[in-house]
Amino acid sequence: DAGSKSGRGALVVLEGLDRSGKSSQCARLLSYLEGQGCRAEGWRFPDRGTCVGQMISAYLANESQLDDRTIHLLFSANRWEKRALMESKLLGGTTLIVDRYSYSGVAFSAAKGLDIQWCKAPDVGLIAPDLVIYLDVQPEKAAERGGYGGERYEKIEFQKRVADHYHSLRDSTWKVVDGSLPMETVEEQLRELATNCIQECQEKPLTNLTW
Ligand code: Z5A
Ligand code: MG
Repeated sequence: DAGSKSGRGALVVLEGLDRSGKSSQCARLLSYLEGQGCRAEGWRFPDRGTCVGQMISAYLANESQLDDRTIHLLFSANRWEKRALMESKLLGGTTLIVDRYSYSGVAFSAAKGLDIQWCKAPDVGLIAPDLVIYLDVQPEKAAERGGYGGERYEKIEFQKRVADHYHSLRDSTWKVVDGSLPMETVEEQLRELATNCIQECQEKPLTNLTW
């Protein structure tokens, strides 16, 4: 009965290259948890619903041009503008399944050549995830999946650099799952990881991201 007791909710983040299956798996995990009676919400970054998010969305669709540092800071601001709500949801007992977070922020901007410490700095003080699930898929394999090629960063060489930077960000909260396995197999693994995490962090205080 994941999360049905009184503790806080868990912050579970899914990361991975484009088309690694994050959004599909977030939706599946969320409906599983809800079916288990767990209070949970699905979030995603960028959150395109805010004013900052609309600027990001236009940039990603190549409808606007922004300096690399400017867009980096907008992605970070888009997380900061959700921090207070995130904290109150978690403390109120709601688990958040989040599709991309600060790791996307750093990995994508660093892949453009920005300094990694500079990239990390604006996200210091955001809420630290309890669990980061990295869906590991080779860029070539991801590119074969539906919908690739539309937005700005969807090029194989760039995705390879992003993968290298993701690799350097791994810490003790990360679990790497083979995202090239069938959807149902991946889903099964995520259920177990998330359920354990939700149970384990109920009494743990929230912490801030320090990198
Ligand atoms: N970005 C950034 O630069 N800085 C930041 O701080 C943040 C983001 C937060 C938009 O993100 C861009 O913003 C992104 C990073 C950058 N770069 N780009 N481009 P986004 O989250 O909006 O991206 P998206 O459009 O949602 O797509 P995605 O994340 O690239 O895809 P996904 O969510 O990982 O995959 P999916 O939509 O679940 O699945 C893709 C397809 O594969 C679909 O047809 C599935 O049916 C199929 N699929 C999924 N799993 C499987 C398996 N296991 N087997 C076979 N087929 C599968
Ligand atoms: Mg997605």
